[in-house]
Amino acid sequence: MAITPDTAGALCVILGGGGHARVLVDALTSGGLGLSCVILDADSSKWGSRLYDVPILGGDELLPGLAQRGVVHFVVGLGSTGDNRNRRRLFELGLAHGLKPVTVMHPTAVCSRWATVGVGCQLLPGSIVNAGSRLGTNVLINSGAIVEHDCVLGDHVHVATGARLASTVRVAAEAHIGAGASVRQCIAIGEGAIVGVGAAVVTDVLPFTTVVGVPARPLEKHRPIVTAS
Ligand code: JB2
Repeated sequence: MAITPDTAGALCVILGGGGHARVLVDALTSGGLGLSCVILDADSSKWGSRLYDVPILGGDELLPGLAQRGVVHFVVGLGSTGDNRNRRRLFELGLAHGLKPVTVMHPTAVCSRWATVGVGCQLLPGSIVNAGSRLGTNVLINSGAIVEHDCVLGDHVHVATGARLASTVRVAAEAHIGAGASVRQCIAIGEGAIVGVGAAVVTDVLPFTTVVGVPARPLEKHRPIVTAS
């Protein structure tokens, strides 16, 4: 669900109350269509405090009771965890508690009317998603990142701050494109792959592989590939 007049006034829970949540609070509460938010965070030292003016109520164990408090929406508040499986886990946790994912579009983000954006995506300040691109669910396009035309991004992908995907790039589920990285046209980035900060990717990246540098080269295979038995 996008931030529209329909959602204004509804309560939304942000799962995670760190750095990324600061940007989300700004996006969710700006533009006159703001959602009222609460935050859950795993760090008990934050419970009872506020992030800006948003209360941090407690941990995820409060999720089952939030519906009684009028909470109907959620957003994943984690950004760069080094492993996008954590963003997937929180997305699935929100769904499992019957909450509806909010699609966050900051007022300064540009999203072509010929692009498609899945539920729970986050397009942060100054980001661009151009014509023909398709984003899966819970995809994070961070501040100033550019997804050129006809790119295809799988679920839970994170394109970090200022990264650029030239046209027709394919990024498989849960891959992470590091801040300021550039990816050449027609490149395929495999599932769960990590592209390092500032890398220039000019050849395909295998699943679960980290690449760094200019031009980007494999650093390590950071996770075993799990095949169906
Ligand atoms: O399972 C969880 C959980 N795991 C960690 N449930 C909930 N509700 N919260 C969880 N957290 C909390 O997320 C941590 O206790 C912590 O408060 C927060 C993560 O904050 P942090 O600032 O470490 O990371 P971030 O993902 O919010 O921000 C990073 O990524 C952004 C994209 C930073 O690097 C930012 O600078 C960056 N812009």
